[in-house]
Amino acid sequence: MHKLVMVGTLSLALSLATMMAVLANTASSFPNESLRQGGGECQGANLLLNPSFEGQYSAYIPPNGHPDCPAGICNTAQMAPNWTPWWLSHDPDDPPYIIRMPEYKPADPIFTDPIRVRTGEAAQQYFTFFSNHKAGFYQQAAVAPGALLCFSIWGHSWSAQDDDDAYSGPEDGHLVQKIGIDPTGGTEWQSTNIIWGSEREQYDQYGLFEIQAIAQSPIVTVFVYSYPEFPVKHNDVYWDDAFLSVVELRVPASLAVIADVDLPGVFTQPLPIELTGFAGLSWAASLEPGGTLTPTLSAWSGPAGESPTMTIDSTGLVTGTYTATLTIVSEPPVPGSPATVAITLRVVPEVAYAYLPIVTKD
Ligand SMILES: [Ca+2]
Ligand SMILES: [Ca+2]
Repeated sequence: MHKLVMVGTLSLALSLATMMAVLANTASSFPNESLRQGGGECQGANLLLNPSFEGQYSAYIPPNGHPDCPAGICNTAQMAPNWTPWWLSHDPDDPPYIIRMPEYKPADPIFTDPIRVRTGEAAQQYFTFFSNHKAGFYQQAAVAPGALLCFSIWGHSWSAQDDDDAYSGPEDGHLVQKIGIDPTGGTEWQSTNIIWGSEREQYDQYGLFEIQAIAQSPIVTVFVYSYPEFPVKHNDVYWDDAFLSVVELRVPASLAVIADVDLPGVFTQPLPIELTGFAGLSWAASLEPGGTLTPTLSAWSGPAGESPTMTIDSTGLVTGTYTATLTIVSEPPVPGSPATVAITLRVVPEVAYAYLPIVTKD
């Protein structure tokens, strides 16, 4: 029996290792139906509107009406601008405390024990009272189809049967939270297109939820979800600081320098390395062998957001064209990595400085 367990554990370890290796080596062919988790908070340009759930909250008005909102206005669903609620409606065949429409409202920063607003003046809160729910909200965003996307948001809950404090437990509702991306841009929370991250209890303290998925259309939709199993007195959920970014490495295809053979010198030029996606990404550069030029970089590796300066010295070089190739990789590998930059130095008899562009003459 013990042996069997060991074999099972080993095979799981091996398949995990294999999966990690595949993910590490084929980032650009990352399959649509797969999902990566475990990166840090998304970074780069945020594709979401009102990511911090600030501004004037207002009642949700369902475009086609809603049975839970008889007058056509959901007055108990006070939403942050740009965010749309979803919830599973109560089934009249169920007891009244099973699956209710939550009440949505802005969390108030006056509550600091524990903290309910992570940044700014508000966070999106919703809750059910002595009942449970399956609910959340979503936002659509325009993206480039095929882009690898990072979606992250901070969330936590207060799930408790008591009023002794504003902390979860000792009897909690087994409240779980998770987030998802519909890479096809749909707005139906039950769609099988949605790629959901793993769910977890995240009580009393903001924790980061983060997933990655590949866009399959020019619009994608990000979702949050929560479900308390038990209808305890307080099942309150809080979300703040959402981020949707593109995971990629981008560098210029080429950099060129022109030098006058009679005016040798050292030329420096920035090498912009655009590396976005999630926290903790870094890059490393190397010079391909076989070039006729040896550029140097102010740094050969660094974190995302920091780019090196390239230096070329034309001292001692006769008239001609000199080339080198830099290879830039990201760690971990992301779409666009490895990338190459073609470096060219042209040493010419005379550099004619026109206004622009720089032209050379023989
Ligand atoms: Ca906020
Ligand atoms: Ca408590």
